[in-house]
Formats: sequence, C-alpha cells, structure tokens
Amino acid sequence: RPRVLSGIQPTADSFHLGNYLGAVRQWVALQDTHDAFYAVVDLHALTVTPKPEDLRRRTRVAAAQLFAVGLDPERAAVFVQSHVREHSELAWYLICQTGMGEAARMTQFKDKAAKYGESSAGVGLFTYPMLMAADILIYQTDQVPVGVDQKQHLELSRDLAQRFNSRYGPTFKLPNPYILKEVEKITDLQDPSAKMSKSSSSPQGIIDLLEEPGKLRKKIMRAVTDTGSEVIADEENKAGVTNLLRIHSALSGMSIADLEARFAGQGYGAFKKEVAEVVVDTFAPIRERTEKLLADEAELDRLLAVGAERARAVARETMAQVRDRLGLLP
Ligand code: AQP
Repeated sequence: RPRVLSGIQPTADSFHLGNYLGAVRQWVALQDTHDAFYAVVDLHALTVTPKPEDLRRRTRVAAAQLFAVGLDPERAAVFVQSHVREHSELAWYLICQTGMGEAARMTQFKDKAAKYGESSAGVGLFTYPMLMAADILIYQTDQVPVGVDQKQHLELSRDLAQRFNSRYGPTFKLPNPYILKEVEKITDLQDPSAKMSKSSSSPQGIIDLLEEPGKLRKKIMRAVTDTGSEVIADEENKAGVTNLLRIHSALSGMSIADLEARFAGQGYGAFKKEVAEVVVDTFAPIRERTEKLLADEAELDRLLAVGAERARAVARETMAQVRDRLGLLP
C-alpha cells in the first residue's frame, strides 16, 4: 500500500476548521487505503517557545482530537513527533544539505520573520522546513495530505530527497503533495483574503473544533460577506461568501451549484444560519469524543506509545541506511 504521512502542530488549544477541512479529514479517509503515519509535531511547536505546561496540554488535546475525528489506532500510526528521536537527527543531516538562499526563499519563514522582526525570528523558524522534510522522508512517504500553504515546503522536501539521492545514492522516496482543491485554503471569517490560522487569525476569524455551539453560530453569522445579497461563488468579488459555500459543501456533501440554487433569492442570513448548523452538527460529536478521550490520560498516552513504536520501526530502518550513506561510523 502507498504510504501517507502528515502532521499538525500543537500550537493552540484546539485545531480549527481550516486544519480539519484542509488536512485532517483527508487523513481519516486515507487510513483505509494507505499505510498511514500521522504526527502531533511538538518539535515544530517549539519554534515559538511555548510554556511547557501549554505544550504538554496542547499535545494531548491535539492527539485526542485526532482520535475523535476518526483516526483509528489499529489502522493508522498516530504518534508524537518527539517520541521518535530520529526526526531531529535526520533534520540535522538535511540542514547540512540545504542552501541558505534556498531556505530564505520559504514564504512562511518570510511572513513569520516579518511578524517577529527579521533579527528576533528564531533560527528554529528558519530550519523548520528541513525538520518537516525529515518528518516526511524518514517514512519513505508517497503522499502528504496538507493545505496549500504547505506546498512550498513540500517542494523543498522533494528537492532535498533528490539532492541526497544523487549525492549519496538512492535513499529516499520522492513525496507528492495530496491537496484537495476545494478545501486547500479555508479563509479567515473576518478577512477572506487570509488563511484561517491558529497564530494570526483574530478570535472572531477562526472556528475551533472545540468551539461552543453558541459562540460558533455567532461567529458565522458575523462572518464578513459583501454588500450584495446573492449567495453565489465568486472568488474575486465575494470571497467571504465563497469561503462559506466551500465550508457548507465540504461538510454537507452538497455541490456548490446546488447550494446556489437552494439559496437563490434568500439573502445571506438564511444561508449563514444553515452553514452554522452544518458546522455545529459536525463538531458536536467530535467535541464530546475529545472530552472523553482527555478524561483518561493514561489510555491516551498508551495509544500514542503504540503509534510511536510503529513509527520508530520504520524510522530506524531508514536512519541506519542514511548514516551509512553519509559515512558516519556504525
Ligand atoms: N486555513 C487553512 N485551510 C486549509 N488547510 C489549512 N491548514 C492550516 N490552515 C489551513 C493545514 O492544516 C495542517 C496542519 O497545520 P499546522 O498545524 O502545521 O499549522 P499551519 O499550517 O501553520 O496552520 P496554522 O493554523 O496557521 O498554524 P500556526 O498559526 O501555528 O502556524 C497543514 O496541513 C496545513 O496545511
């Protein structure tokens, strides 16, 4: 079976609708057809120096959410990145294969550096894409289900795999992105030109999976639309409405054309109300299951240990070969 790998950062107390539709929902679907590895990437979260107690709590919440949305520990290896130490080791080897200019071209780094100020942005943010390449390459991954914001990092992963293979002999599979066009970028409810993001969206712009139904409805009712009243998809002139149509369609399974027909002449109010209901209906059971899983920390940790064991077995095999290829003594 082809192999998939992906990860999510424990950088917030819940993941959001963009993470869910753009990535995690595909993870669940792919566990039936692929050899699946999914990580809570806590080492990546360290790039923004979280408080230890926050990181600990968020890592468990993220893991619980992954099981709650339907990942099955029997079918997929769900694990915590730092439990497989080989990720950090491979990251160093890949850092040594990366050019400064090449790393400096990463737009996510440029955006974050601009936010923190060029000289105060951490070196960890700069080397983040090489750690991500390590996450992917160590499992000899065929496909990486992600949102479109990760496309450039994936291209770098491919380049690094190719470079390593040509310098040291065939070692890594070249990974491909798995991006679903309709949900590749869910946008901020208050700023439809920006992606919904844990770190940069305002509380009004983002919907968490663990959001209370009352708050969630309010946020959707207040989502930015435009001065018109027609519910039609039009990326350029109606970015907010288009985003809501995409969300509804992805969750309800109805096509955008059907939704346009259904809400013809009804205005935004009725449409938003229904979007809110569709989101509430999807998230309510996930929220309940997450809470149950979090109530038994020992069992959650046990599931993660099982996932790490499976991941480690593959990672060790790759790393033995990598060290030898590089000329490191056994
Ligand atoms: N708005 C989005 N639309 C579609 N997909 C998205 N993803 C993130 N935001 C959207 C995808 O979710 C997966 C996990 O993301 P991450 O935890 O690695 O963080 P990120 O991509 O950096 O997303 P955030 O929410 O903006 O986090 P912070 O603020 O911590 O950087 C990825 O596959 C991502 O593409």
